[in-house]
Amino acid sequence: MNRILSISILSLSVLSVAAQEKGTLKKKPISQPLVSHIFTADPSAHVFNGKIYVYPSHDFEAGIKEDDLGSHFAMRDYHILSMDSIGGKVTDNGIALDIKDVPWAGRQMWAPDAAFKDGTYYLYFPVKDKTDIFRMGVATSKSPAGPFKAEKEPIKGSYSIDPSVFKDSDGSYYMYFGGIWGGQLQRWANNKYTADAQLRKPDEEAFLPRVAKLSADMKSFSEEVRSIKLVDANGKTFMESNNDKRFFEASWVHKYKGKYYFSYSTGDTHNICYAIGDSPYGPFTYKGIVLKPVEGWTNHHSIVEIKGKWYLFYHDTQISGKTHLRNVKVTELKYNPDGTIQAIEAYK
Ligand code: FUB
Repeated sequence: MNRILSISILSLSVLSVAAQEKGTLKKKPISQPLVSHIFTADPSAHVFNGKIYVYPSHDFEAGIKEDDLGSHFAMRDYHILSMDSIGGKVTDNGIALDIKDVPWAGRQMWAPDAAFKDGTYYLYFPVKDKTDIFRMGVATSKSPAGPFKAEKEPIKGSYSIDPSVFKDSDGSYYMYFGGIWGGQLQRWANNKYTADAQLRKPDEEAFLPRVAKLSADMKSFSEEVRSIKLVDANGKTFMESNNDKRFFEASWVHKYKGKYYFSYSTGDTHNICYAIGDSPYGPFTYKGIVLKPVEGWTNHHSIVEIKGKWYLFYHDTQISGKTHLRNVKVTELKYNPDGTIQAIEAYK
């Protein structure tokens, strides 16, 4: 992940005070980090019992050189943030799950998500196993803030990164996942692993995100993992050369006025885009951009309704100016009357 940061770490004196008291940004951000005592990223937000919970990655400085596989994202635990309302005090609930308590885990705890069913909270997380292959783990708790206890094995049939669990109106739960490059999705064709598989060439069809319905126990897939069709307005799937629109990582699904919205990061072109469909399995038709590129290489988000308003949780690198030391934020998201989303520019 080698994009040269567009942040100039100029002397703090030239920064606008309004940009951020301790920040590295030249442009004025539309929102401020939710917390600044730890680095946080990839925020998956949910409302449980009327309270807002954010399940982020916990970035830290591991001293590992930056590369295209994201080795510098060497996270080792999760902290869950909570707040009573948007703009209210944010609580860091401490370590919710530590890599040392996941028996099968090797390294790199990446973007998690959470779900609730029948009195139990489930934390879903991608981490490399001891053979350096990303798998999805699941851990449970009686509290949305943890601590969580991990299952002894990863979810059978799971692979790649960025699990996102969507509860449909009929009570079914689906896990969306996948991420190319360091996220290893390119190594999985027809759910079979090939260690030396290559990335696609510009004139080849782009990789597709994945989905699987969860079983009643929330700890396994009830079906074979499926690819999700992501198409343009003419019903055509994207080529790799369409990298400002094609899927890269960071799946999220929400429902608005009966339609399924699949949103995702385009990775090397740094957009959060979205596509709309009539079924949780897609196909999803590309509609546009939710969030334009933020400071830092990665872009990752969640979309959630809170007290009748919609919010986008996202991250940038305002505090550190470093790609792998991010901070989570939130801003309001608005729809147009036709159901399309108004694109958000994170800086003025
Ligand atoms: O946080 C590590 C990785 O960076 C996530 O899994 C990706 O979505 C990207 O945000």
